[in-house]
Amino acid sequence: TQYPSLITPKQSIGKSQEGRDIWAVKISDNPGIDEQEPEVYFDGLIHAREPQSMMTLLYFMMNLLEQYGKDPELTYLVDNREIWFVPVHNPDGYVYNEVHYGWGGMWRKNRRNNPGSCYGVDLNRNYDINFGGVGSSSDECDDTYHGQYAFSEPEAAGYADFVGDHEFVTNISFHSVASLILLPWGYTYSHTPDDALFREIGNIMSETNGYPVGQAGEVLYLASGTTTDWLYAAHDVFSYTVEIGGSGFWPSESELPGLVAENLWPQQIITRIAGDYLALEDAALTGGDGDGEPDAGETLDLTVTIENQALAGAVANTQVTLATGDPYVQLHDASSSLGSIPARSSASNAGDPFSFTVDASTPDAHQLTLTLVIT
Ligand code: 0X9
Ligand code: CA
Ligand code: ZN
Repeated sequence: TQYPSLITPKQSIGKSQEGRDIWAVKISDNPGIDEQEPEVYFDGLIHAREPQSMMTLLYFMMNLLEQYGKDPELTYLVDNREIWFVPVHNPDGYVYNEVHYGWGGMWRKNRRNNPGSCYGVDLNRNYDINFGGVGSSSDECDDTYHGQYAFSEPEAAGYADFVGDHEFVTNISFHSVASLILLPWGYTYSHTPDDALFREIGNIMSETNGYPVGQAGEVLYLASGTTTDWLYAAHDVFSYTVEIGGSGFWPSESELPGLVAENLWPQQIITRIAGDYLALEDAALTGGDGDGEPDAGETLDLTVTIENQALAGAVANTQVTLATGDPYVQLHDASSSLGSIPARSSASNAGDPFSFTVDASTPDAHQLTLTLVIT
């Protein structure tokens, strides 16, 4: 309601077993239009007792909306991506916890009325990737019951249809509470062809939360029929399962801000890498008295290193331009061309650095203000 120009109304991707809608929203500029922008997908609460997975998504959504027009990096992402959210994949299980146990409910599965005496299918075993294999149970009473066949559950089938209707490049499926960043494959110890890249980006995601990075079989346990493996196998989505940390499935309210904060960066990274994203990697001052800091009266060179953080695709015709409104700075050479930067690579203007003079009358401790524009 507050940001109609940045987020769609909620739309149903299908119904749950008990007939509840499973809601999706998209955050982007011109949200009502399907633009030619890389699509990103985040989902949570496939397991009914993992509410932190939902809250982490809601806070990233708020972060994007509130910072639009203020934070240039988040603004770029909203303008140049279509960022989809399914915060509650398993509404029936969540409501079941709420109605029967309130805070602390330990129900995990959906609410399928199985032929025997036990309810529920583990939706994160119901996907069509090594269905019924290791780390899933054929006993309907088990917490990891895989269901009668792949996509037997309307929640998983709706999710699969939704994914089929889009061209998602990247995904995080959020869970809790193991503090892990999990990459495919989850059902085998074998590595995917993209293993090195999965680990490289997993390690960047981990910078703010410190969660160990690896395949489920390396750091947790093997699991078959999961969303992440299916997204990667069936749709080539660069997908992770992030297990948020905390003291338990129902963290105290005071833990929430910290758990949210440490997982904003992974979501930002996953949104960045889905398409062109040029970032300042390094900046260095040379010249003057050589101490790397600007002093009054000095003429200095500024070298910047720009990284193309995209998963794939070179960015052509990259330009960097320096601007300033600082009355004590006089720019001499304020632009250079970096040409084409391949994916996951960097380029610098070392061959043609920026050059500027700091006025001799600059007061002590005055902070220079320079703006770098990357085009
Ligand atoms: O067992 C699960 O479904 C996940 N753990 S949880 O405690 N949240 O239930 C781990 C799934 C791992 N799957 C992949 N890495 N694909
Ligand atoms: Ca858009
Ligand atoms: Zn889970």
